[in-house]
Amino acid sequence: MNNFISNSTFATGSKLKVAIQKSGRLSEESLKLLKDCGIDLRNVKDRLKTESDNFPLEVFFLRDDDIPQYVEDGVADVGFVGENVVYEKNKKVTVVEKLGFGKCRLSVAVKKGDDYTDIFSLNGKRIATSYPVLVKNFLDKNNVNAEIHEISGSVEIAPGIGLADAVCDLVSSGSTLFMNGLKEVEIILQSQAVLIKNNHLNPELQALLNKIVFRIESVKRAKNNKYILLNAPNEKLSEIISLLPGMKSPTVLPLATEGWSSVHSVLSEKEFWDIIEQLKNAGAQGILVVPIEKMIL
Ligand code: PRT
Ligand code: ZN
Repeated sequence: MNNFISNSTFATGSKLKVAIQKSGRLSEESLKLLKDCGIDLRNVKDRLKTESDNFPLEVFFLRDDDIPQYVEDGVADVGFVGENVVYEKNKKVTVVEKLGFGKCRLSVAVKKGDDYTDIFSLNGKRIATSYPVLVKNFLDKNNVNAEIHEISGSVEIAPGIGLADAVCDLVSSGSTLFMNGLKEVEIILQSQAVLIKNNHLNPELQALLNKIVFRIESVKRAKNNKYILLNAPNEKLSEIISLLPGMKSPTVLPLATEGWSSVHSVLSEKEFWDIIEQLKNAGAQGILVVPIEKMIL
């Protein structure tokens, strides 16, 4: 009976081919996102390819730099990859969804002691980078004339060994730049992991992708929100309710203690602490905050 149900749900047997980074900064979070979307994968350790038993999907493990090309060619239908790689490789693919992890920025940095007034300080300088396309676009757009030296790794050491005057590399905490005596002077791109898709998906694959996007959005929304429960004296209820944005209006239930109610609502992570403070000042007590697993609108 179970077999019958799962076969009939995905009648024609197409599988969505998903490319994710084999090993690196995006691997774990990409796998976790699939898991949070309820997609179980068979043993993923040391594999080039795996598949799911509960969703018609195959996963290919690849180097991140290769993912846009594979998706353009249709070897994979979709891929999880950094925006920095998508825009540098400039392949014919479509960004479907920002994924909220792998956040970093692509920045220009110069030696700490260098005079740097504005972007034109880069005129005539040598910039070492693994992102020649993005750096060239940035320089052209700003009418700056600098030399680009493409190198594939350890970009941050280039100024110290006299190979370049400046670098353009990914930055997250800034400690790599700091430890190499460099200072960040321009941000070229803010980046995070995104879901990209092939531009010619057939309707069946597109329908599978829509299902995944729906689930990803529910997971992202849940991460950005908290469920909140509090007790409030009835005379303060309207003031407290006015502080709560919620999905619709909050749920209000009478407590066993006369004159008190329990209020339930949803708060976004961003405004969370401000609102909690205001709720306390307005007379809320026993505030409980609970993570949300999925949030479907
Ligand atoms: O083997 P493969 O080619 O697949 O992996 P890779 O070595 O090219 O990529 P990987 O795993 O290092 O990064 C994958 C993606 O993670 C990148 O394309 C970005 O989208 C994203 N990401 C997020 C980062 C960083 N943060 C990051 N900090 N990628 C690299 N870095 C490096 C940066 O290059 C620099 O060396 O970390 C250093 C700076 O970090 P801070 O914290 O010192 O500023
Ligand atoms: Zn790479």
